[in-house]
Amino acid sequence: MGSVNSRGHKAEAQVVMIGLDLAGKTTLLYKLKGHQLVETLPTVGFNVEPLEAPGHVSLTLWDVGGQSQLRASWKDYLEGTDVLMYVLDSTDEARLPEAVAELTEALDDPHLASVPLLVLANKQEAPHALPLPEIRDRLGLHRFQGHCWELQGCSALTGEGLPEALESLRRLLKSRNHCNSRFIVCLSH
Ligand code: G3D
Repeated sequence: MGSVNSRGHKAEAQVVMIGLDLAGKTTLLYKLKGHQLVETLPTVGFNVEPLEAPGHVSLTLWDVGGQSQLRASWKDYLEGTDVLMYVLDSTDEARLPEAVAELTEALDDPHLASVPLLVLANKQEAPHALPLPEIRDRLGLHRFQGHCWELQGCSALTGEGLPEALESLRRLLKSRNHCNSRFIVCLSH
């Protein structure tokens, strides 16, 4: 732990955020940083953002879906990851199997061995969002033995669930040696 972020500051924790394209990672990043919502474009390459979250978290954002040429290089940046944040689009049932496959592949990386996992089921405010218990079952989180995990519903659009997501991050960072995986439903549907 203790990587140097993009501004050359010593960061207390390195959080890598990945997920398929259009999952809402860029929107989430800006919302977490307290910026106004901006028009988003599909992320090309990656963003590195020092996120002022409790515990001085440095956040690195990656798109992994459908970008095989990038996938080869993002793995180089996983070294030193303290928490992996995986963002899912709760409204995209068609690509859920692809999202699960990407997460499984990511967690196979030796750099992520025993790294805690925060899954953010984004877009939960949408009326047709998959409910969290279904997402949990289809992710098969119980398969990820050796990783402490939390599943958190949120909406990057409305900000619902984001304070709880930061709290999950803080908890996962703190309890790396005292794993207590949990499933958190904080939205009403
Ligand atoms: P990415 O960075 O993972 O590729 P983006 O995803 O942040 O670019 O978001 C992709 C689209 O999802 C954007 O819509 C964005 O507004 C939308 N989105 C992000 N978060 C949420 C959310 O919580 N709820 C809903 N309903 N939509 C969300 P556009 O239309 O700009 O492509």
